[in-house]
Amino acid sequence: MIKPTSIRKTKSTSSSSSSKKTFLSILLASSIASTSAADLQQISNRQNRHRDLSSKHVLGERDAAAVPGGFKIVGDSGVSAQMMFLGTETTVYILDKAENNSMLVTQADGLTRPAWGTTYDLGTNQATPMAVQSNTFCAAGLPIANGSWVVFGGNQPVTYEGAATKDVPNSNPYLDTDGGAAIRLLNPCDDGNCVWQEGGDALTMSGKRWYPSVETLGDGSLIVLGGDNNGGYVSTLAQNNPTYEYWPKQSSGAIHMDFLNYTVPVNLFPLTYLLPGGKLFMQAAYKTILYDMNTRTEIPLQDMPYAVRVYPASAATAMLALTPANNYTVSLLFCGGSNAPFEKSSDGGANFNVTAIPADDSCVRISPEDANPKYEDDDDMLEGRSMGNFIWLPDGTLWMGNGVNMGTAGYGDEKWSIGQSYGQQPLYQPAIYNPNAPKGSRWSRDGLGESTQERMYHSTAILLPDSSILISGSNPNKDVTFSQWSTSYEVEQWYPLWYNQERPAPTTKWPTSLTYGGDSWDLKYTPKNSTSDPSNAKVVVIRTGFSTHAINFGQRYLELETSYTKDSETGEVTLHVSQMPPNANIFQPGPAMIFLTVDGVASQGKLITIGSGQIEKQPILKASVLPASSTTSSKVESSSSDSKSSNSSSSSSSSSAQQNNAAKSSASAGLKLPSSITILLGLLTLGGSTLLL
Ligand SMILES: [Cu+2]
Repeated sequence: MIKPTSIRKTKSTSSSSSSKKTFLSILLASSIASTSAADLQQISNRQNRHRDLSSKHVLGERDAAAVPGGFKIVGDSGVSAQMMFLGTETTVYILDKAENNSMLVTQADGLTRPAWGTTYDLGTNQATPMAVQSNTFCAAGLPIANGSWVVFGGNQPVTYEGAATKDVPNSNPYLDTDGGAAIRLLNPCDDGNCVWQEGGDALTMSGKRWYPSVETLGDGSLIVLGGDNNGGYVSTLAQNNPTYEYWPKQSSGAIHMDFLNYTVPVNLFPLTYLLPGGKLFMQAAYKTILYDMNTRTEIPLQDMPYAVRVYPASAATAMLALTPANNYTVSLLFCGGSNAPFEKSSDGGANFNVTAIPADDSCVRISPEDANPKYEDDDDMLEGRSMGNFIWLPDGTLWMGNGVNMGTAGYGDEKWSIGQSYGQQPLYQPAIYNPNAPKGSRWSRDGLGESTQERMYHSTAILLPDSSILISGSNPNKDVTFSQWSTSYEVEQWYPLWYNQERPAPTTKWPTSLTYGGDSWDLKYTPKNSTSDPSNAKVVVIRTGFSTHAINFGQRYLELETSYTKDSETGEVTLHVSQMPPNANIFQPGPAMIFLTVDGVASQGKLITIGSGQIEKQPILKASVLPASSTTSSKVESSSSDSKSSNSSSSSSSSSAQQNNAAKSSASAGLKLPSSITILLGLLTLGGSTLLL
């Protein structure tokens, strides 16, 4: 529950950094000594301007039809969306830093102060404030196996303009508490009755983590890595937290990781992915490693070419689709970022003219579990981009949006800042990356519109169940401002090109959960187009992730193995769909959306549970063998071949079924599960924090 607090009780709990002035406090302590009447008037004016802005939200535009490929402003986020995730099919949760948002929240103790959390209803496009007590400034989050979302880290308590309260006596207008070591837990709901839980030992980390990374493990628990004390533009050895820890908490506590030391100063939000074999892939500065959590050892891989991809260069990053065709092999994609001279930077600022540096336009791929993993050049983007955000669409393409063409993430009061922003030349037009297109033709923006909104530092994007993308945030500023570049509250949707086409509609119910291996299940639909080839139908599972700082933590896209039986008389297609591949590291336990795509057009997504719904070593079942694809006629007794099918193994009757089964069996055997996975899963224990789950 939210702990009651008051202005008198709330004070900085920071002990380790009393002698260190932070980036923001150095900048601001001189200008903000106390909250004067003039200050209050200024704040009141700002809040009124925000309300004016809110009221300008063009209700007519909200009612306009969705234009495929285009953007539409649909609502007001209430607090600026620095962090955003889909909690249920109709509810999005938004978190901001503690700042002077005009939306207010009344705490359990009756005190009212600016909100920095909302619940956003996708049906009404209304934001409702939620009480969050600790400062969520630059936190990271993910769901655990049972669908609860957990948000880690943040910053010290601040007052106006981001100044640390410890540097501004008798001032804590936001009533925020220290978020550095804070953990917040939410069980998403649609009735508005769920609350963020905070505080207590189980919901406090071993130390402060501003800008940590988080990744789900194969048992549905979480690992939290890196971050620093109170931060600044980049990390420093003095502020750095070169450790990781597990949640729910384990007796091992904070574990040192050398990688998080030698990648200073550019190792905040270290890019981290769990691999099918059980190791972590990690990338920060120009360094890349595999990390073995069992032996706590690092295996160095090739250095990252061309640019820094991690914050504040902030490349767009994605795990490519995990499919039967690629045998669920992980490949990672990095696009953009910056090759700025970050070695000159400190927690005090960039120390070079950051806004004059063009963002990088290169893309590279790596398959970290290859025998000899190497970064390979991919198609360059259509322009340089820092803070681009990759979002998986159910059709198997990646949307790239948000970000800037010059500079990086971050802000400060320097002569090269634009307003306060370290980025400039916002990019208003997205692009689509098709990972399966031939090299040289993967990027396109045919038919894509432009947004009217800047989506710069502290903007976000997530996929919604209707396959549109929800986009919000942008606030490269210490506190709410309506000067360039303005704090943004506009919530937009972007619509895929096929958004208004008739969607596939399964006539059978979706499963509510999927197991790792196990019996296949059937999904029936009748394509509108009678020439539709059922071998092009796909069932895909997407974890949309926790969006912040151009990263969607946890985002993965997996295509389930399918075969079909088509009734040539009625046109009805029965898809035989396998469960998840029998390895929980490929797509970790927890909530995810499932879609049927037919001829590249997706059904409405359904939020389901992957795995057992519990944090535990996941039951791994034998993968079932799917029936051979075939076309039958409900009028005729025996099955006949499907002359239209492009799948040769499905084009005749029982003998080809055997062939097909043999092929499926060898595909399953080809998953090559290393024995270390079993050992790893066996070693994961959960340190007695189940009281919260
Ligand atoms: Cu940030």
